Amino acid sequence: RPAASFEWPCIVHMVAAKAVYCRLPCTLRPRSPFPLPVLTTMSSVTDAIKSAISGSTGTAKDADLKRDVVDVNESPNYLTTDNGVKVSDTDNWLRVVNPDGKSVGPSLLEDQLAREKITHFDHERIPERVVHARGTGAFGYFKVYDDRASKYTSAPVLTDPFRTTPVFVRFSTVQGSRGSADTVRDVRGFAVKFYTDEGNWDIVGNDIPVFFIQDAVKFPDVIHAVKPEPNNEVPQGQSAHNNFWDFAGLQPESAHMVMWVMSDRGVPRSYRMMQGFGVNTFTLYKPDGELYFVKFHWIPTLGVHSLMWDEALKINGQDPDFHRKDLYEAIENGAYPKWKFCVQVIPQSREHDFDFDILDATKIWPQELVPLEEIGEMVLDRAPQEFFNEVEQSAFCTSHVVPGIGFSDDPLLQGRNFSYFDTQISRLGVNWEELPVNRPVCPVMNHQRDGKMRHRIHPGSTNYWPNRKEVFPPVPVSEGGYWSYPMKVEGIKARMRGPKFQEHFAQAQLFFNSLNPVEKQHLIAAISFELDHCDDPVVYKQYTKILNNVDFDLAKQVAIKVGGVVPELPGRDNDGKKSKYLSQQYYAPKIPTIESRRIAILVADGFDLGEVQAVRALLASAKALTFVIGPRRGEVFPAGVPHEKGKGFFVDHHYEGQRSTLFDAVYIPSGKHAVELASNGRVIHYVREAFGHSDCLFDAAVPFLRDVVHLPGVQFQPDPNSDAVVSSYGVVTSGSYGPRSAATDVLKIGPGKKG
Ligand code: HDD
Repeated sequence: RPAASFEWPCIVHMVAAKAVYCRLPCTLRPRSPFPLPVLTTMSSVTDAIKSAISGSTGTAKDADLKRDVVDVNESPNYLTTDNGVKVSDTDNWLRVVNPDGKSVGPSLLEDQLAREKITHFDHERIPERVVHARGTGAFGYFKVYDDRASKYTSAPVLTDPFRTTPVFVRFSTVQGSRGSADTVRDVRGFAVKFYTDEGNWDIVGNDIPVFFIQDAVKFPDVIHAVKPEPNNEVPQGQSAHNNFWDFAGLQPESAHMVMWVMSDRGVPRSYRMMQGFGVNTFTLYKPDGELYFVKFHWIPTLGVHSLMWDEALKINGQDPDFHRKDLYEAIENGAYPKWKFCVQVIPQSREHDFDFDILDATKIWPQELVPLEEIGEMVLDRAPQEFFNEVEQSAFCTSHVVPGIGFSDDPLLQGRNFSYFDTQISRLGVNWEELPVNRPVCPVMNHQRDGKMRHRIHPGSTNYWPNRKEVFPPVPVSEGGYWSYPMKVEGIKARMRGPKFQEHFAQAQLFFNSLNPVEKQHLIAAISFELDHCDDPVVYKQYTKILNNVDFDLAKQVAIKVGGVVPELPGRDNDGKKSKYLSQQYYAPKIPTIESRRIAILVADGFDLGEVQAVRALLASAKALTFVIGPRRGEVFPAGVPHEKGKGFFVDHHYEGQRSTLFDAVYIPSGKHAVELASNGRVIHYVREAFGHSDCLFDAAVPFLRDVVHLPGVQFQPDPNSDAVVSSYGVVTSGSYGPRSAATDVLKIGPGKKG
């Protein structure tokens, strides 16, 4: 289409609106005319993105890992046994061949080559993590902006702006086993290992700032309850079953976290679009300074976004590795995931100033009371090279801190500090910290010895302290030795929780009140889905009673849906308090971005190639990823091109292969192909489904939506606050919907719209 007659929509706003209802002035609308590179393949789009983003730098950990990487270019290229003997045949077991030469006899146990191969295979599996078994990870680096945190801590990783600290991050789900799907409704793990010069520091966090229980001794109970039921091992990858809701109904301290998991936070669009929280209360300190309680936060620069529940369910089947692939796809394309690192800090002198206990992991520290302080950022720029070695064998410990960082009496944290080291011993063995991904980049010197799979070799006769040769003496605090802040402790032994630990609903209500109307609808739908999967009336009736302590209307709506106890009076007054920091809408980036978003371009024979090339270039300039989808993977013929082999355009996928759920937006170029598209049931479903999932639909997808998909009863009206047009279903167009339909774009924020 000639550029002059085509007014480019603000595609950045439109696609970003999948998760952000944006009313900002459109600063990113490309000005016409602008030069458009001609891009014909996905790889040229990718190259364009790569060149737009600066490359990554190798860290000290990258260098450390190199010594274990088998470089196929440098090693001799032949097959050997584990004991290094060259192998001449790896396809045939040594066996007795019958003298007739026609048939073979028994296989010989003597064949040590075959036995080694089979035996190693037999022992390839190790125990999966008892929770967070399903996950993936990436390497990168962390930097602080300046030394502003030095008023709290002496830890150089948090105070030295000239340092680049290598990191490894593992994201995970909690409930499912190692092979379960990525997009289930669940909490997501967000575990960060900092390889600092003072030793490894692990923040083993989640994408939700609170936890189900207050005391670590309840961890086996909550996990047994949420995991598959013991009699039949059902269900996999979800909490929608009797046992979880039975436990939650009888353990009301879980109410706050249940609200978070049932909100859109439970179905993130991407690991790259999640907040991370250390959850527990740690401490910061320095010599001669006060003690500070601290909570750690990660905020993604891309904003916090979720999938629609229906999308998540479908992706579980269509692409169970969706989040795993999404992380690697972004890194491969140079769209390195990035988070701001923030702390919330309370001086020890103010510990008791709040109406909640600051050591209770079922409570947040509202940002209105304790503001976030931004101190640095983390970038992930390298995918692992071998999954088992670098991700499966990675292991974290909350007890791994470095000088200047310490623990609090948070009873959940105290138990965690015991549990992680312990579980690594059963999963990986006592020498798990020698494994490449786990070992520090600084020297490790001590008198620990032996144990299974010991790698390090310590020459010399002394493996104890004190020793006459002064080998590995303890390091004085003044020279960097770890020290604990001297806290006064006194009391009597008792199995009990503090008085403020008894209140369970105030912050659950604060969270619910703080959601926008669409987020509330999603939460109600999610709890209703889960309770509908419980077939024991005792369970779903009890939980609707719990909900009445959070909000009367919430309890009523869920109870009516699931056949629970419909309350007549509120279980507790709703004080109407809200916090703007709890809706994920708050974290929308100031400048909307579609960096790394996936956009499907639907075509059939007769499409307008010039337009496709132009729009791909435009989207590539905004660092989005485009995928052309046609009736078959192979050549599709643009308008005016003879249908001859070699003359067509190679599309990336076919309609059945990559469904609309795998994309953030759908674009249909103009051209005669519209007739073919309109007669294809899969394409009609594609556009309707994208509409239903609040995906952005633009250009010819708009008239397609109106004239082919048929959405009875949907009305369109100009939005008084922007240049958009809003539908009665929540659709927004950022151009002029109507007569100039081919150049019109639709941005949809239907009831499924995420904040
Ligand atoms: Fe945990 C794994 C996060 C409470 C015991 N946990 C694990 C992982 C994450 C968390 C992200 C996966 C680490 C990885 O990727 O390898 N866990 C949390 C958070 C909690 C929490 C944010 C609450 C603040 N956990 C918690 C308690 C206990 C455990 C109270 C036991 C008392 N967690 C474990 C574990 C796991 C684990 C059993 C399984 C695999 C592992 O440790 O390495 O030890």
